[in-house]
Amino acid sequence: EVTPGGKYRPPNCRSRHKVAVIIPHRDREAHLKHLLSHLHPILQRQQLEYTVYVVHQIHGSLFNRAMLMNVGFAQASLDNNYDCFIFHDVDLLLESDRCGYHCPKLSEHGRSNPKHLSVAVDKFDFFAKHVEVFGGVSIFTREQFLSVNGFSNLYWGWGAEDDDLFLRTWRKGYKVDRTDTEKCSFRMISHSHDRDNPMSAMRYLLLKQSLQRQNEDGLSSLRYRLISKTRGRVFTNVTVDVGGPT
Ligand code: UDH
Repeated sequence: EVTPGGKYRPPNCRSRHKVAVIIPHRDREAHLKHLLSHLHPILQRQQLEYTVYVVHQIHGSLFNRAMLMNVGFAQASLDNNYDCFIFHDVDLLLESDRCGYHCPKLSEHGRSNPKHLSVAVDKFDFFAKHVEVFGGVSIFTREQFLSVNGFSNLYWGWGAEDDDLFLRTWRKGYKVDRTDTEKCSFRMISHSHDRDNPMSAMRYLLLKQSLQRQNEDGLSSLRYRLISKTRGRVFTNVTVDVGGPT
């Protein structure tokens, strides 16, 4: 029932949420197939109006997960007025339908927080190892993501871009809500480190200066070359050249 571009709208009701699912990707085709066949039915059973965006980084430089998330946000926003964005690693499979893939309702003060969904992952014994954990699957409203200026664009290679996002989120006065781990647990598809995504040697230094850079580094400084944007059968495929570390 998915329409071209990986879009779905429930046939018998009006969804309360318009969700864009953003998946950063390179060379993980088997994981991608697995995730998509697992995720589409869940999102449909939750009666969400949604579109899946897979943001592919071309070869030629280190992987930049964070920047691909920013590109996904920017490109999805050109297509539709989504109110909720789910930033989703390709290798995480939700275990139960009871975990809502949508943004939280506003509190009585008219405010809500970004949410970390993948707190409980089998690989980490279903337990968050440190308080700043914000990787895997996270959820922002449009306003929240704009307010934190998205992810930093400077994290090339593996590590700490999610911790950076956690700091940015706090800095703008939000807390990070954690899901109920009874409802939301994930399996991680087992894999080793990717060749072009080595652990970043710069990550701790970048993290130290995170807050000084926040307003200048992120959505506001996002530059990339769009190679193609096509509507596939089960996802919108955005292929980009995001350059490399300077
Ligand atoms: N990703 C890609 N291609 C890459 C690198 C990363 O698609 O080459 C994407 C993908 O969506 C992935 C996400 O970025 O889920 C995060 O990267 P990751 O899965 O490498 O990060 P994670 O922390 O795993 O989940 C770290 C490697 C663990 C190796 C353990 C060896 N025993």
